[in-house]
Amino acid sequence: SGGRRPHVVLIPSAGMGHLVPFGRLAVALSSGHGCDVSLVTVLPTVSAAESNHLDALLGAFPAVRRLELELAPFDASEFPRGADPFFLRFEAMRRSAPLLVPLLAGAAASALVTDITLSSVVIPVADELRLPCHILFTASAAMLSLCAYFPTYLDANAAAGVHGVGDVDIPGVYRIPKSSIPQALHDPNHLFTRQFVANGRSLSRAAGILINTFDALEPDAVAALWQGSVASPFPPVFAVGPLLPANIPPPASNQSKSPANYIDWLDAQPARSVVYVSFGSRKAVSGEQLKQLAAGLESSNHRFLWVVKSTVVDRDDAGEITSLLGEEFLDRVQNRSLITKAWVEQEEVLNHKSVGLFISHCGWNSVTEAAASGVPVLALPRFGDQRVNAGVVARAGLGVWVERWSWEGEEGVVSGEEISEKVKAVMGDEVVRRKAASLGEAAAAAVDDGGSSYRCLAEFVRL
Ligand code: BUP
Repeated sequence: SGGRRPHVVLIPSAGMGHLVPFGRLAVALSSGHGCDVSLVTVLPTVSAAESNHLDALLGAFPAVRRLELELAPFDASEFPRGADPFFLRFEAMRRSAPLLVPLLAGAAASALVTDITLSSVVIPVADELRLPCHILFTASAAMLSLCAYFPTYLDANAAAGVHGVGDVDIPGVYRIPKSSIPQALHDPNHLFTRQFVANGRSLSRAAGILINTFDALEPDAVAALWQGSVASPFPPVFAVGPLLPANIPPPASNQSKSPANYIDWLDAQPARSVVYVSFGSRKAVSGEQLKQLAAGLESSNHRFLWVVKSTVVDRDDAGEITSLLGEEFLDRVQNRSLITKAWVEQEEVLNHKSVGLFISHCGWNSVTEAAASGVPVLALPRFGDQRVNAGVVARAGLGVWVERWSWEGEEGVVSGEEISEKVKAVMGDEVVRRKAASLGEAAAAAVDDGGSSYRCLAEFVRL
């Protein structure tokens, strides 16, 4: 980086799960590590949550500059109807990658950091601009190792005449059972699979890979990646997590939608008495599974704060809580619950002393946030990388995952009774509580000045 301040251009992909860690990295690099930072954005965003988040982030951190990428025309009709709108946006961005060349030509950048979903198309752009290209991997180190190894696995299968994807035994890491492999990867022609394999093959051409995890959470996978056991040669891997919340004041538009009283409500509850329930921002939960979850929460007899999501993209979030869950249910639990469809500041909730358990879909950001706050997790993974992440949660002792549970899987839904039993068991489990708390301490130590994650980020900046 020479004498001048490095100028890092960040290229996030679509969805809160991708945007949130990029925003945190932008703030860490610009406020803590002396970099100039630009963020490439695409408007309109897929969800309202993303545009709210961008407005708030750029408003609170004017030093982070915005570079607007205009997408090339994209015809979604070549993909199956009902295809995931976020995957379609990944594809539209991938096809628009050449437009990054003119956008970045005058930007005096010193390095690019691309989201993993775009890496195979951004690396050639960086080559053309003669810039080093790093990747921010927004999921777990376990998933990074799967991403790195999967092309080799497929090649070996093809050479042996084996069809289909089974258990994947990642060298130096561990065996990921077939049932935990993201569903899309079982179909070689799936759009996600084609992107995943292309990106996986591109990893070795990256200058470095930043990953939002920390040593104590995923010791095996981080070490194996470093040692080149998974794939070799392999670029340096910087475990810089948990990336810290940027402390962004919520924008006015968000405040009006948020029930301002959820923090007041938490304040009024006893310490560690509340079960916080949220399944992320990307996918709706089916009506039947919502009912079973409601029944389980009710018969657990615990207090709960539940963020309900019943539609895919928040722009069309119109279903009402009463029609989803029924008036009688709401009456019966009203004295010990708060149920909302609005966005809540999850970090603030997880750090609140009255929260004792997080029932989570195990989106990776949610897992890292739970670890950072030392709150135990009851894992209810659903799709994509979530079962792999739930495996990380269980291995690290951050929480509990009933692996045979098929949460909205082919075999149906998890029953209210089973959910209730597990909630009661984990709420009373001192061992899990202590282990989660100690991971919280390890997370704080990792990101503190001189901690492993802090040093990794500093080393990345020096590259
Ligand atoms: Br919903 C919700 N408040 O009400 P994940 C989410 N979040 O702060 P996902 C809130 O969004 P992918 C809410 O703290 C996390 O940082 C949450 O990311 C925040 O799951 C983020 O956990 C959600 O990775 O994305 O949204 O399903 O599948 O792309 O990982």
